[in-house]
Amino acid sequence: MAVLNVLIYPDDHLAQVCEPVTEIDDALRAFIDDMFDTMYDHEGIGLAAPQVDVQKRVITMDIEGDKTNQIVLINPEIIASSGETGIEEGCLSIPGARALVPRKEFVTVKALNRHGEEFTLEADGLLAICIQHEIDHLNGVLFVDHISKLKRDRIREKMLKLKKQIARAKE
Ligand code: GNR
Ligand code: NI
Repeated sequence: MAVLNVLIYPDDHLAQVCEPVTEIDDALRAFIDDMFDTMYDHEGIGLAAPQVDVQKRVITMDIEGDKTNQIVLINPEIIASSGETGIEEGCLSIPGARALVPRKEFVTVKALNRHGEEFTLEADGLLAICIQHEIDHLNGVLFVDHISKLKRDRIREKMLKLKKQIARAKE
């Protein structure tokens, strides 16, 4: 059990394009377990590795939050998508902020699981939105990059203040 530190926007480490995973070994599986611990500790439905400052293409998800449908996506690729949808999204790296983000309604994603086996997943609803949100993270994109500059700048200032508070509390 290890809850990792979650980076808060704005942070250059959240804005990088992550590297594909080349080796799926016990060390990576231990890291994935830590990602799940971190995700549940923060009550998130998904987490991408760059949020814990690891620039690799790894995602954990659990939409229900009851551990019955834990999903791991390694090197995910959206191979088909259709329709239009959008909800008020949140992000563990942008705590307290929400915004309506346009997304595809249906996605088919191809990825490797924690054993390195390829699988495809067809998703709709919240899972489809979460998949797109998490893959964005792997490409250095946050939900605030999909909204107006005015709204983004407001959220940015809020987060800068929050980060200062956190830094002061750590002194
Ligand atoms: O916990 C999360 N909730 C959420 C709600 C609406 C759309 C996307 C998400 S993902 C987010 C966790 C997170 O930041 N993942 O990167
Ligand atoms: Ni996020």
